[in-house]
Amino acid sequence: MLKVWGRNTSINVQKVMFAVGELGLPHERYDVGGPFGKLDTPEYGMLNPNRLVPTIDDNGFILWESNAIVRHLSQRYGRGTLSPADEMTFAKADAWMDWSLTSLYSDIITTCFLQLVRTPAKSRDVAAVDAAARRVGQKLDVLNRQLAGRAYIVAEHPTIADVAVGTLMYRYFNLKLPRPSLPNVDAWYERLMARPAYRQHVMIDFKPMLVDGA
Ligand SMILES: N[C@@H](CCC(=O)N[C@@H](CS)C(=O)NCC(=O)O)C(=O)O
Repeated sequence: MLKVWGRNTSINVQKVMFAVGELGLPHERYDVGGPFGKLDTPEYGMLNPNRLVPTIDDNGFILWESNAIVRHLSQRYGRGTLSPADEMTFAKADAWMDWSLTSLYSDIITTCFLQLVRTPAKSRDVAAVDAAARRVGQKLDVLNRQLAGRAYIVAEHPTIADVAVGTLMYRYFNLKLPRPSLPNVDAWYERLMARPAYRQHVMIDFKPMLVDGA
């Protein structure tokens, strides 16, 4: 059985679990990291020397790095569904996975989420949040154009591209941020929110993560 280490409030664990849910894989998830700790044990260090979550054990095959995990699980268990069967379409989906990290992750998570949720208002860098939100809006315009006439990013069904980019969208749409009007992105986000795996593993209220004074 697939084992997944990582608290369900971690964005990178949510990404892996969204894929696990879409693929319908039997699994056990262990709460480690954040308030649960246990990342500093010798046992966890053997699994993941970075001492971060997520980590998986897929029937004896250990892997860390959430995008690599999503690609591995999808290629092993989701050929033709999450992992496009056609090599070129797979390459396009893979590009959008990288794009989610290089174009969105830092602004949405490292700046907006950490500033608005994990930083007291009195210490907040409001200018940095505004600038990050503006950049994300510009980047999402690229996605908006990609989604014209398509239900999902590279296909008519969700792929690894939607897993990686889509996981970030719950936080983007639920943080108090200025957002441009992007109708195709909005419609795609609605489609994601209708999916049971997205609801169960990504749409996890982050209000309990608010620090005092945030
Ligand atoms: N690039 C890594 C990043 C992993 C990462 O930064 N994980 C964070 C949670 S999102 C973590 O383990 N933080 C320590 C903790 O949760 O205690 C990946 O995508 O898997």
